[in-house]
Amino acid sequence: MFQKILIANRGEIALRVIRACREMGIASVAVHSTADSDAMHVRMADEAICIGPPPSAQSYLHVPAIISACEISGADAIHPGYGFLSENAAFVQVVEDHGITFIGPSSEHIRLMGDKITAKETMKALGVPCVPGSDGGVPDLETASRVAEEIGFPVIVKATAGGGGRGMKLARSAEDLETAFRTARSEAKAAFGNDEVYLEKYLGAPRHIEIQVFGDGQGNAVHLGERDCSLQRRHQKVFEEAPSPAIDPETRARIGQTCAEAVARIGYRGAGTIEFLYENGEFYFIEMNTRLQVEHPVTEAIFGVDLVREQIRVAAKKPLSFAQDDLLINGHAIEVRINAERLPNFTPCPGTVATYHAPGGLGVRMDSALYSGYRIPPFYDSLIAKLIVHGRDRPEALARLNRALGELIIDGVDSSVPLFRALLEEPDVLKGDYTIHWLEHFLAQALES
Ligand code: MV4
Repeated sequence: MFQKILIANRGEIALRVIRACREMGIASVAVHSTADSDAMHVRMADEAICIGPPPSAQSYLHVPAIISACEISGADAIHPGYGFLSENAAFVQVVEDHGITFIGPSSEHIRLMGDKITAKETMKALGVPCVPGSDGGVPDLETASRVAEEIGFPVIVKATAGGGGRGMKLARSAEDLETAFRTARSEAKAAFGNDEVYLEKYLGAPRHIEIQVFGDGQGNAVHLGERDCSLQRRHQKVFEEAPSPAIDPETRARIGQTCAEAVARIGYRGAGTIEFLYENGEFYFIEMNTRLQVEHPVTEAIFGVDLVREQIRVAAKKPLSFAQDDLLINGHAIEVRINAERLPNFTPCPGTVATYHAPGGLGVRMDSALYSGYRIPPFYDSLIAKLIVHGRDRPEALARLNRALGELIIDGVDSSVPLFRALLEEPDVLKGDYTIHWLEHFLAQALES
């Protein structure tokens, strides 16, 4: 097992990894920018090293600084958290070249899934159901027209280097196709330096369902069911739950097994998430994320497992500590992402948190790096806390969420808490009756009145 792990991240996820390290008897090294000298992850780790000035490009994304911090501290492994360098194949290659273990998949698997066309081709060949569309890239408008006529409008043009909603253009009919194709290509070229695009049938009102998988890198893998992340605004998840109110046990077992077999066959190591659109009882693969996700705690809650501990174990070449048959769902979990932002426009709202008081009690988990008097720096993501509740069933989890939000105090900055209070008044949310468009419609309506 590792002696010392460096965490190449900040905020709540850095704390999450430090906690797992401590329970496993592994020393932790925090890295931080000069804007984060007073951050909680710096205080909580066994050691801390300043790696640069506030901008991420010069600190949390600066590969030589992170490698140097590893060498100086003698860390034998790096946990990347989510975001930052977590899905950067070139970084993983550098880490490995320095004889340091990357806690995550191989650089090859990251690269394979980072390119959305090769990801889809791989999944399709492994028997994972995909959205109908072009087989591979679409080089010109003639090909785009031919494919679109085959699959039928509306179609969506996506950048192979995109993902997470970046670099997509909708064509509702043949008249829209030329503009969609050209803008998708030129935007992809500008944003990613890669203008390759592909085409898919556009699904009108799906849910976003993602399957958590875990591989040991030796050809064994399990799935840990799904999360329903349909409630999003501008591709930012707001409210996530597990299990999905729309998936029954047989459906879960079937898609879960398909996903677990797929990642087992490619020899995948570590945590992964296979994203689907789910419409009219059918799953359509869209992307695979090769990292631990922000919303992993809802899966941890219902399965009673520690996914970060498991990531560390498989990175150290230990076998998975659970078999598929050990993984039984207990109850229901919901996460809300609390951002420092001002409604109604969700304007980022950094500043000093005068008073912070976390909710507690049965079935309540607060993952946050906040403390009273903390100054939220303006340089990074606006996520300041994740509130995760767990109940015996969905109604109990919803009641617990409402109760916990009532106990929470974050004074001094605006936050998205009022939005969650409003969501808990909505019959559709209480019924679990929503698609990926529900939240945008709700917000548009709320602004009218
Ligand atoms: C789609 C789609 C409809 N049809 N693909 C957006 C993020 C990226 N991961 C994929 N996305 C979409 N792909 C087809 N063929 C609709 C979306 C989409 C979406 C997906 C998940 C969650 C929220 C969304 C909001 C708008 C559009």
